[in-house]
Amino acid sequence: MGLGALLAWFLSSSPAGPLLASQVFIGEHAVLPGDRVRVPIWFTNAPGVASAAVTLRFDPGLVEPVSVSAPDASSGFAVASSVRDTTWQIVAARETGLAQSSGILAVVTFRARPGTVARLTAPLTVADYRLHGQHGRPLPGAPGAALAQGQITLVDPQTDRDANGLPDWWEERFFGGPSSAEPTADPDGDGMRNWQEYWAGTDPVDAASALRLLLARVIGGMVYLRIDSVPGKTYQCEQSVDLHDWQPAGAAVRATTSVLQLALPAPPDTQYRTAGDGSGPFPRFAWRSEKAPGAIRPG
Ligand SMILES: [Ca+2]
Ligand SMILES: [Ca+2]
Repeated sequence: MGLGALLAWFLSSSPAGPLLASQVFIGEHAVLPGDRVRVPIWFTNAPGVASAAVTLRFDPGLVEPVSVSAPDASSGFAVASSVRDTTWQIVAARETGLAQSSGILAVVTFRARPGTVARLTAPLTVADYRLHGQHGRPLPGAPGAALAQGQITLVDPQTDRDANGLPDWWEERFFGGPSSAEPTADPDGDGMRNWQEYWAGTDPVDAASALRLLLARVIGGMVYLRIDSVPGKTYQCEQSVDLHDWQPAGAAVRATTSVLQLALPAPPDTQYRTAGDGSGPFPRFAWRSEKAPGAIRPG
């Protein structure tokens, strides 16, 4: 049965037909006005589920539907959907029944209307859902349903509901929820903690994205630095003769490309480091100089 036909069948079938099973729920999310947010639709206690239909109600004045997708390629679900006014009808189907008892049926992406006032909340209501086994078979012995609702809060760039130094929008963008990131963790293992990645503007779940010294050379009394940078971020190089007291070296520079090149006078025995965006407390990245002339390397 094609997805279009499956959607039509679900929508036309009697509520008394297939048994309601398990729970479908949506979490709490946060987004900046104008930005997109991915919202997973979760289900629990659903072994044997091979297809599902969910009717999601949203506030079109605050958020607009963008797309729906399977959670990932390994889920085996194909998804289709249809938007009408304030409802988004979503069907997810796979060839065989699930073995695990919970998971993500589909991921819907909304965009928060640009220009909307932050701190408004757009409720996401599961108005109806049905789960089926393989070939549309009702699930035997399925428990009664309990609908849990979700929401998308429109936030401003500073909103930080758990006061951990990482704003809601940043935790949502990289970790899927407004309170989902641990500031001192380094999930991508690139040596930068989450709070450092936030201030540096780098991606905390991509080891290739980090503030790094690519090259440092001392030639003729000058030190030449190449630094992995994020366009739009401002960088300040600092220098020290004892790795304790640091002074700015040269002017702060706003990066326009992904590699920043700096040339600074090189006093003898000076250590160098770069600091992240000047809009807040700096992450400190220090590099010790080799005493051998002509080279500085990451410490
Ligand atoms: Ca936070
Ligand atoms: Ca990273």
